[in-house]
Amino acid sequence: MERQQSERGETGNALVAVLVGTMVVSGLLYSSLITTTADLRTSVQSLDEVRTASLAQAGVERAINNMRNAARLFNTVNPLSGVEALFASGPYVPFVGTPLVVDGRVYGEITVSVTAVARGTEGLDLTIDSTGYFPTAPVNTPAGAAPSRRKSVRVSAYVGLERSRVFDSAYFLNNWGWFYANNLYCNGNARSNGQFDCANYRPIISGQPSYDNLTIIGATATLSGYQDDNGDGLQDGLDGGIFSGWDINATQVVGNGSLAKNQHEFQEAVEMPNLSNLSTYEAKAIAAGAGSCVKIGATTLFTGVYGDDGGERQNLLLIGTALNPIEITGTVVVRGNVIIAGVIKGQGAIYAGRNVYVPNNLTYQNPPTTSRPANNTQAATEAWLGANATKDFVALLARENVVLGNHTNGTWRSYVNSWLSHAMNKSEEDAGEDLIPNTAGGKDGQFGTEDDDVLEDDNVFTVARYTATDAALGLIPPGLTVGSVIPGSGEDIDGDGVYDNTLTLANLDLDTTINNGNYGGTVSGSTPYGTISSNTISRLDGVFYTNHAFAWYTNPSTAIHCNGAIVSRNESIIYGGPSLNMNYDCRLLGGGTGALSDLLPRTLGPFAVQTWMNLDWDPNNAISN
Ligand SMILES: [Ca+2]
Ligand SMILES: [Ca+2]
Ligand SMILES: [Ca+2]
Ligand SMILES: [Ca+2]
Repeated sequence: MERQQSERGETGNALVAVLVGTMVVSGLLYSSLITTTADLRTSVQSLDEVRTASLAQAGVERAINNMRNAARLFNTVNPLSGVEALFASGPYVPFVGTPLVVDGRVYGEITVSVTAVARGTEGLDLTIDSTGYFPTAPVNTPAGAAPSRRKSVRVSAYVGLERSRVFDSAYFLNNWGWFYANNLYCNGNARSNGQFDCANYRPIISGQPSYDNLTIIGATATLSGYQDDNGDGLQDGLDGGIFSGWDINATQVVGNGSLAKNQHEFQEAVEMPNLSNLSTYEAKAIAAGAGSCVKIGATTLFTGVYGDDGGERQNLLLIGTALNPIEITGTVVVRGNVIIAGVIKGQGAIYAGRNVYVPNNLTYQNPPTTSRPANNTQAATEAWLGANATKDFVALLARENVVLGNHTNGTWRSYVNSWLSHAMNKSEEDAGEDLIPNTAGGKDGQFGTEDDDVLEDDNVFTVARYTATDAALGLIPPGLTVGSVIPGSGEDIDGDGVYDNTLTLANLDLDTTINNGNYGGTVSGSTPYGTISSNTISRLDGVFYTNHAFAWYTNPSTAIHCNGAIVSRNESIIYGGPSLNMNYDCRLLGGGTGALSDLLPRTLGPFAVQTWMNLDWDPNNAISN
């Protein structure tokens, strides 16, 4: 984001210098399979026992890899259903006497069988039985040959959906995080999967410690699993800061986020959840019955989904007042645009099928007593949580963009457009293998070296397609077929299965005029956007998510307060006035265990191995014979 009065263009070269000067090798680039491969190589001359044990271990890893790939094929629907599909007709048996080949060399054979038991509706407990055979599994051993050697392991693991970690920051930007302002206060973490760039500006980034768990019973909140992410051995409330999947350019930053130990470069990407297909959210909204609804004052406007019943328009205009606030309860889906401003209340989330528009101030009727705890210590945070757990909390999530202020105004359009089209702020789906723009030269910044992202800017939309094998395993979601683009694969960053060019103002504009024919809610007759909007927004309560751009121009005479979190793929925020204050809502702490996490998008968590047992018998004996 940029402060309007600042000079532009002066800092572009500084960040290039940083890119060139930094070279870090991430261990995360290496698949865990390589470890096992190394084990296999060293065991060639050693005991067959070691070899068969390594084979069994490789079988576990390959089975998990298969399940992870199955989840990806259902990426935009519900990744867990991709794993579940493998168990549609009983145990999943990915390998039966399958040769384990590394670099063209056969090391032995494996048989793996996996059983799954549902844990709730959002997870699976897995039991993976893997056997390594040398030289061959019984099924492939010629009659009369000496019996094979074998080793078996039984591994229990869990995989499930969890609240996406993009909501751990006050400001999360997928492509390019930029703070080009001096009077910018980020009271929480700032994170980007691409570069994080403050150029030579002096924003104040205070950071926010993260916790594994949050439980709230009555007015008592308990945080646990404090993450000492600055690694100083202290749990003193001074953790958090700036996190980036690429380099961090923030030499002049002020506050806790200015410390080297609180700046984390080249971190593993935090995958953005994908909202290109809202069917999962619609099902959830409908299942909740009256527990998912939007009211205007005392009147229920709809329950579950808006736009699926006859008589409902596709779009909603929701302007709340103190007397008749917009009340949101639970998860609801609106199939078209949502225009929302004024006074809101309740605890809920609106998922919009197109854009979310916030034309004017958006204010909780019953906000937390203060926007942030008295300080960042665990005790102060728990006290704040206990006092504010039941206060208003609303998330607004757009399949497309979040557009704030009067986007029909010439000044708005000029500022936002200049940054939408800026070379650092790329949004075209030609971002290459890492899905991050401006990384074509790799970490060494030199073109023509081994770490280049050669698929970036090659004018080819590189994606994967469903195969006949996927079909045979039941791994093609409804509505798609063999040959269809796998939504969200390769360079299809937004998961709609088609190539998307650079975002333009046209993507941010309304697609229909506001009137009673096109809109439901508080609409009364034809409503020009300028009559309900303002370019002096100074208060924004809520958690925002967009798969595309967060676009905002505002120039009020008072300080701007954003209370919640902003999660976006790209942003064009241009502001004026005394200051912009982003206040992370601590009710988002605790990841999937957070009190309100159920309202937010889910992504698949890691396959967590819980126990690993060597067996002195072969659980796969029957299927390997
Ligand atoms: Ca610490
Ligand atoms: Ca490409
Ligand atoms: Ca790239
Ligand atoms: Ca796309």
